[in-house]
Amino acid sequence: MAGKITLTIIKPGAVSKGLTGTILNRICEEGFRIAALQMTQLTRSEAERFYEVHRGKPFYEGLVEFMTSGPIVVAILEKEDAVEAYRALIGATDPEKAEEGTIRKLYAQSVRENAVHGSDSDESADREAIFFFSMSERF
Ligand code: 3AN
Repeated sequence: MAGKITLTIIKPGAVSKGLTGTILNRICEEGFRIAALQMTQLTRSEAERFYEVHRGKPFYEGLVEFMTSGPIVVAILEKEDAVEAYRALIGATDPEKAEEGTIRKLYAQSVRENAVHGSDSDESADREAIFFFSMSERF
């Protein structure tokens, strides 16, 4: 059975443009429940660890630089089939390829500065949720 949680990050570009409320509102309108919420800024070593699977790829350094460039808003979202449902809501990694009306189509600048993160599997969602939140911070 598919899992009930996914993890999202509203990335520095979207936070600095004042899009946090707009994006969280859209997430809630689409039927996700916010089970944990935090504003923080990643250190370099945290960002490197979060994106460990991409280490060595051509975009890795730029991604780490961007993700540490300012505050982010992180949330655990709950819904049936949360990972798949949320990836449908955010759209493709490259905003130019994202469907009309998706969060990335509406708010992303580029493939790197693509407004939001969404977990890519139930295993990633569990790992990423633990990365940011203790059990006492999850509701
Ligand atoms: P997604 O976030 O859609 O699961 P991943 O996991 O392939 O995409 O990539 C993680 C992050 O790395 C993306 N959200 C994006 O910011 C960045 N990224 C991925 N591919 C590229 C690329 N070709 N050029 C620049 N940045 C990229």
